[in-house]
Amino acid sequence: MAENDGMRSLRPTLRVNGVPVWQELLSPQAQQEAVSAVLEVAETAPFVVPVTPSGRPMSVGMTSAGSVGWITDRGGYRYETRHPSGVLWPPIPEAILAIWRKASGVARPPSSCLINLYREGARMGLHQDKDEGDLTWPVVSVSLGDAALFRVGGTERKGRTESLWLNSGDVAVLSGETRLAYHGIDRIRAGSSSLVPGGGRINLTMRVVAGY
Ligand code: MD3
Ligand code: FE
Repeated sequence: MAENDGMRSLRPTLRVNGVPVWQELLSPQAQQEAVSAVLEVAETAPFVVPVTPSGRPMSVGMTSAGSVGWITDRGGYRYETRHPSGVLWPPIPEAILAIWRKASGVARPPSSCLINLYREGARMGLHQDKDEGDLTWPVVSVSLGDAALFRVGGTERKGRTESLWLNSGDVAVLSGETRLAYHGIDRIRAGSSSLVPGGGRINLTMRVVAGY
């Protein structure tokens, strides 16, 4: 096959409010490799518990790889070229870039891979991803470890939402209409997977950020 058509030739196993999900797209071995790659990133750029602009700690641990990483603190939500410690974000590991190529079909690499760590009880409230400057590129999301109850609405906060349990190895692609959908994680099914050392769930979100 000369061209990468992403997964346009592979049907999503389901859609949740229009968001296509390829369930268990990653083999158990590919999942292991992705987790190992994340743990290497975290040696250089450790997970931090960010605070919202209002000063409230999030329940999710975060780090990033790539040219830029998404952060939040008292100064607001934004992309930065360095971890809060001052070190540059590590490059996105090849095993993770391979998932981007397969899922997005986009030739250029992502600017950023946000890595979210959900231990028991962690959640993420309903929000839009809109700090990227250019919203025409797809976003690729990869679930690893414990199952998570994912909620997706429309482009207005008040819209009707649909929920789906995301399992380890599931991949979702957000593009077009769904790129600005409200979404969040209501809860984690702790202990449902033994993939993540210490337990829990890791989510990778790869994005193109304007200028990077
Ligand atoms: C729908 N992460 O990091 S991934 C995030 O599981 C984030 O950690 C969640 O929301 C998580 O911003 C959900 C699925 C996802 C990711 C990005 C999206 C859904 C999206 C962007 C637009 C619409
Ligand atoms: Fe998001």
